[in-house]
Amino acid sequence: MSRRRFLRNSTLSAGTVAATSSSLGAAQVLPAPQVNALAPVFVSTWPFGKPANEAGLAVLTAGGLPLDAIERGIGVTESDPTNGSVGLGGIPNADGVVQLDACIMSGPGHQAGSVAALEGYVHPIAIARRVMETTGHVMLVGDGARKFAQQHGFERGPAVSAKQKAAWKKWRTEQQHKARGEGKPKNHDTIAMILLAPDGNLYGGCSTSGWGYKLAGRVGDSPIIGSGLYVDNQVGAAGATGIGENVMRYCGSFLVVELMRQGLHPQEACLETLRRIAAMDPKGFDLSINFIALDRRGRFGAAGTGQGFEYSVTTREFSRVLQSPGLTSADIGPVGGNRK
Ligand code: SD4
Repeated sequence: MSRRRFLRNSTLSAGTVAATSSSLGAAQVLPAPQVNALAPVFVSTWPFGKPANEAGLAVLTAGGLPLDAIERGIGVTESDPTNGSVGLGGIPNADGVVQLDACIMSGPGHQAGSVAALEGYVHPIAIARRVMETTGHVMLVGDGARKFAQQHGFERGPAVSAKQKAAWKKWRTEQQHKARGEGKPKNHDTIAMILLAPDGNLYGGCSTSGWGYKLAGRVGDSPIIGSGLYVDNQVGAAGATGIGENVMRYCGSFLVVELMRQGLHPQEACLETLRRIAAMDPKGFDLSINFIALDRRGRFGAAGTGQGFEYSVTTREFSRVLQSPGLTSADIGPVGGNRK
């Protein structure tokens, strides 16, 4: 991601976050940011999280519920046809069909809802919320999720957009000599959004079309509670984006939250989670994974492998796209150093 976009559209009030444009020197990574008593605080993945956060904030400003803010905010990304990895514009699987994954969590009562491998609907986040609020279950998948969405009258979407279909046909032609599911994922970006609400409670959601050209039926980390998203109302919330297989084998978001419970700042919890995973994984830091985190005090942070990634933070005081720190094999510390 371009560092030039570091301060995109910033309306930051002075002193809220430690770094300013003049401090963006060689390291170009924000020190662990501090926001105190600024709730609501929205943190989400990637630059497209900024308009999503702002839509969520508008919901709260209008008197909506925190879960409405999560659903509406993520819904903005899902409705964006130019976003090739979430909702309407989502990238298809190897069979040319878009299968969407999403989950939602509510800190109070530790509620969760999730849908996976859902076909034919635009807003899986809303359907995940309905699963949470109207069934005794946490997760519905595939045809069952589709039937549930149909029964509840959710907005239907195209099986695949015309643009994505053309790209998939080209990919399929190129892949004729390769086995399915091989290689690096195509076009993978996911929205994970976490929120410290004005009432002090934590919420989160996550939505994606997942790994582009994945095998039909493949489910990634995003709809898995504890992997792509985790909310613990006593501690904090975390979300993930990147190659789900490298997150879900380690319950990545759960681990970030547990490290915050042990007293780590959210940003350090993200970094330490990456170190822990890299220490165990044969691929080391070559994982393409990224985490965002937010604690009950409104402190937030993020970290990714490689060069890190851009994430978005929005409060009533400011709305910004920030660059996370990144970790590579050169950064293997005491934990990573134990790797055999
Ligand atoms: C997945 N984690 O399905 C998602 C994709 C993603 O950035 O986040 N890409 O593996």
